Amino acid sequence: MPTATALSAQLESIGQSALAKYIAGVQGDGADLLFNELQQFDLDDIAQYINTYGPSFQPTPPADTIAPAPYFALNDKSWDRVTYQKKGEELIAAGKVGCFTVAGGQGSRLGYEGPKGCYPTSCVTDKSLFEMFAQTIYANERKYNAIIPWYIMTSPLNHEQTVAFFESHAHFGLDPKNIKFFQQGVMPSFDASTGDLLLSDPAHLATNPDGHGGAYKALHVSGALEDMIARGVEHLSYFQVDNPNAKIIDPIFIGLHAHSPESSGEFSSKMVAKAHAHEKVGVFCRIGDTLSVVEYSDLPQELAEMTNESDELMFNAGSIAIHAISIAFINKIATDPSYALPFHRAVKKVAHFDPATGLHVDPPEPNAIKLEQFVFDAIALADRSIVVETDRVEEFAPVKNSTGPDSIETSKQLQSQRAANWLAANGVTIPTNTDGSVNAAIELSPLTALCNDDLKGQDLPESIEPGASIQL
Ligand code: UD2
Repeated sequence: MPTATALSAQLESIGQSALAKYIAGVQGDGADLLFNELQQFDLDDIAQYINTYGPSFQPTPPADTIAPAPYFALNDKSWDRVTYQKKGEELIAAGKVGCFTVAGGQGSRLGYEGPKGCYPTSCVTDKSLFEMFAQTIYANERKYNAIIPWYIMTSPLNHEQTVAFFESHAHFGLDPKNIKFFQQGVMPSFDASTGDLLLSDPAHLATNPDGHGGAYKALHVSGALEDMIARGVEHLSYFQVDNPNAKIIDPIFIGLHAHSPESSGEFSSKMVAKAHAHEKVGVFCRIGDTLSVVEYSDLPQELAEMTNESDELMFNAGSIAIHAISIAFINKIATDPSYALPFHRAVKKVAHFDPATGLHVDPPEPNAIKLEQFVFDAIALADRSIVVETDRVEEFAPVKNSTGPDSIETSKQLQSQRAANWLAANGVTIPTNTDGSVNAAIELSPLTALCNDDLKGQDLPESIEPGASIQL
């Protein structure tokens, strides 16, 4: 560890005078903790980030060559689903596909204290999101007679609770050897007007999780990539912890990603048509020749609202954050500096300890910059990246908010609707409301069916009573 004097001089040299002064004087256990934390970062890199994203930040002007992205449309029968399904199934059965869940977020909008994956979400039995995914993986392992390893990215905010949750539920019947938890990294938060690094208390830097784009580095440094390579895994099926309807093993998508000539097999994505112009989903676009996701908060309003001759949204390819990513591509992004991802900057309220006065500050207004990377920014670095349309009810029932849109209520309704659609396709009469939505809570366990075809030949009820609450 460097001496206080050396560290202080280094901080001074990158313009962090306030912290340099404090470090020179701080003693005892607190000093060790703070020194250790500072060692985790390359201070020259940090200085460069503060220079770029700090007080003299210049926003990138909006691209003037932005156009809607092409995609494999749901109703387009010109591409051969059967062949791609077979190719995907071969990869899964050969153990070449793993699952990857990003679960490091704080879930603050949901107002839930624990890790979001522990949130009771299934429509009748209140299974947690993690249990629903675990059962889906279990059922797919059974279907394909293969091991599907599951990689779960947590953050320092929820790692221990997440691991303890799996342990206390005996890993939901999965073999713990095939589940790897690893933590994403953090970035130091800094003052928006001075660029000074902030302390959360006298012995700690104020930090924030480095975004789901931190996954590339974290997969590498945690040894998860090495584990995949040793197992012969070639592709990851990526999904967010908050979407219980995600089809987390989808042979057609995997087959297209790995084998279609339009795809380099590096990074592929799913989309749904946006529900309305201001739905909070990123949008697949072409910027010049490059495919990208423009996050909803960055898409200019006039583009979000622009329509074509048929009165449909021009920029309608909404990202549901389901991707297929090759291990080789992850390795490249994680290790080759010429593939570095950009940072996204957010100005937030960060309570902190002021080293100059020794006082704790609870700012009334947003005062600090948090930097995050986004996993989908790697799309622009892939040779050829594809987007595949999917059905909203089949695959998107996000749980983001405690009430209103994208809440547990809307998610349960969508879960029931998907179950109802599968049952109706197999001859079961479904009760409906006047608007056509299902008038019952229906929970279909992944152990019963992974798709509507799996219900064929099963002992099903003839009909479901209006207002019923049933599980199958
Ligand atoms: C995300 C997408 C949005 C759309 C939507 C679909 C981003 C930036 N936006 O919006 O375009 O696809 O999802 O539902 O992703 N997470 C981490 N570590 C972090 C931050 C987040 O693991 O540091 C995880 C988090 O646990 C969750 C996922 O990433 O599973 C999405 O995070 P979010 O809720 O912040 O993203 P959201 O809903 O704004």
